[in-house]
Amino acid sequence: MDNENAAIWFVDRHLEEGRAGKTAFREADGEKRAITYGQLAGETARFAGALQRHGVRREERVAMIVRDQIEFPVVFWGALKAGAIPVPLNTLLSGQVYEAILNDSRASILVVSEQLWGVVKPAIDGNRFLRAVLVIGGAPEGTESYTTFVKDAPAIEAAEAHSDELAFWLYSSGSTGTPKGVRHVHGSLRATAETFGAQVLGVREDDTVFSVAKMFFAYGLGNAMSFPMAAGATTVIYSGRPTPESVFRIMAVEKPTIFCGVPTLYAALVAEQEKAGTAPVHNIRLCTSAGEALPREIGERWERLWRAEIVDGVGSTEMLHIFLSNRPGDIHYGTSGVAVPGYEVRLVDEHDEDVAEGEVGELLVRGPSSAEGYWNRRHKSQSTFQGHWTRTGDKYERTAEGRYVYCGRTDDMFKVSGIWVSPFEVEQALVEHPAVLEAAVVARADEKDLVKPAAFIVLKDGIAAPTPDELKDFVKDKIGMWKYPRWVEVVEELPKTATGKIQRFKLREAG
Ligand code: 3SK
Repeated sequence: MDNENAAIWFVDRHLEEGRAGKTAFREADGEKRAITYGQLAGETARFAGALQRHGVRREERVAMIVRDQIEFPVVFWGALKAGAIPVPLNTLLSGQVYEAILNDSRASILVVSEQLWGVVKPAIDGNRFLRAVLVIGGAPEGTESYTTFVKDAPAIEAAEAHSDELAFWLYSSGSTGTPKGVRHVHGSLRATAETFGAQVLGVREDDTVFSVAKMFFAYGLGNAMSFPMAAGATTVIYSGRPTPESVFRIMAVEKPTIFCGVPTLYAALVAEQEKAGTAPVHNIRLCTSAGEALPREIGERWERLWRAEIVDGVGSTEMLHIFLSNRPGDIHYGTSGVAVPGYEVRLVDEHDEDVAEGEVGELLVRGPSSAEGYWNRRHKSQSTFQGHWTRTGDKYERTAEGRYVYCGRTDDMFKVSGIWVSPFEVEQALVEHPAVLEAAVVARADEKDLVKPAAFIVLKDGIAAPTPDELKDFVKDKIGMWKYPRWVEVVEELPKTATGKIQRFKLREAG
């Protein structure tokens, strides 16, 4: 059997194809370090050797609380080469959640960026499974320096692996709940790179990719790591918080050709650029958006200013990346487009019967990158992964042209006077108002206990605030009498997950 360990195709293949000297990753901040494909092959082989020397066996978990920095791909692919299971974790979690995840995964090695040590330290105090804690950039008491751990380690060949064999886990909390370990196989990385990465985005060797979604998030893992590496391209990595200021700077200085963002950030970038009244400085040929549906208005305003399309799509941690998407040259803002080549989707009602065109149903997907299941969540695995089909928990409608229009999460949809209301439709109408930067809509019961939409909005700086009545009329005119928000509350910011999803359940609780 050929060795199907994904690290061979993503990392070592580039040596045979003459890219040893090509930059694979370069940092846009800090020391601005870079690593070539040749160095990456060597360093991943040495990290794998260091794990083996330490006695780490196949399938043991290597937890990563690592910022977007050069060591991220080294540890991820190095662990894969060792036959171990890298488990990249969200770098913005609390100590309590880290404690729970480290115990749940029973990781035996933890790699941490020095800057995150303060939060992580209390989380490992009583841990019974960790045999080594490696800190990148330092060695606080009770830990080992990552550099010392790797020093003089033998470079080893990638462990033999089947493409169907478990490769890595990602922890997903969705928009609510405690994080679940989603287990992915070696073959899924290549499947997403060859479908969405190559056939939809068309990532090329001469591209430079910049993703504001961090690599611990499935969307960022593909954008910033597996897709550019599949093509032999270069990724610009940034460990800081993406703000309009940092993103504009990186676009001007690093000149990425592909930009991967999320709707909140696109909205903020458009508002800043419109305020400046100048043309943006950039080299971008293509953009992507996911994490939440992109409001039509934001996509259109972005394209007018940047003259580059945003390819909006929907994916999930369970499917590893995007499976429903617009296509470059065929963008319909306000829709999630059509199934990505290699994937099939269905919309079903509560009896699992296909719904008709124009009706709302739950989105199911099947394709080559679905996860093996959740770790230690048998019941949830059985209800999510049903044979070849994976339930997404998203409600969609299919238009006459066969495009899919997002309506909301299954839990977020509600009926007003017996008619379904999609919070996303009301939110899209609200952000078309020139003073509204962002909006979130939830159901709330009125004094007669009848359910009606309630809106939370973030206003743009420097524009006169509209009255609630003005906004209600604005929505009535756009989408219909019964859908307008009966309550409008102005807030400083909307509650979101680290990956940019609005946590509507928090707004419901606040109401
Ligand atoms: O939220 C999404 O749309 C998404 C896209 C790609 C990978 C993962 C996720 C959750």
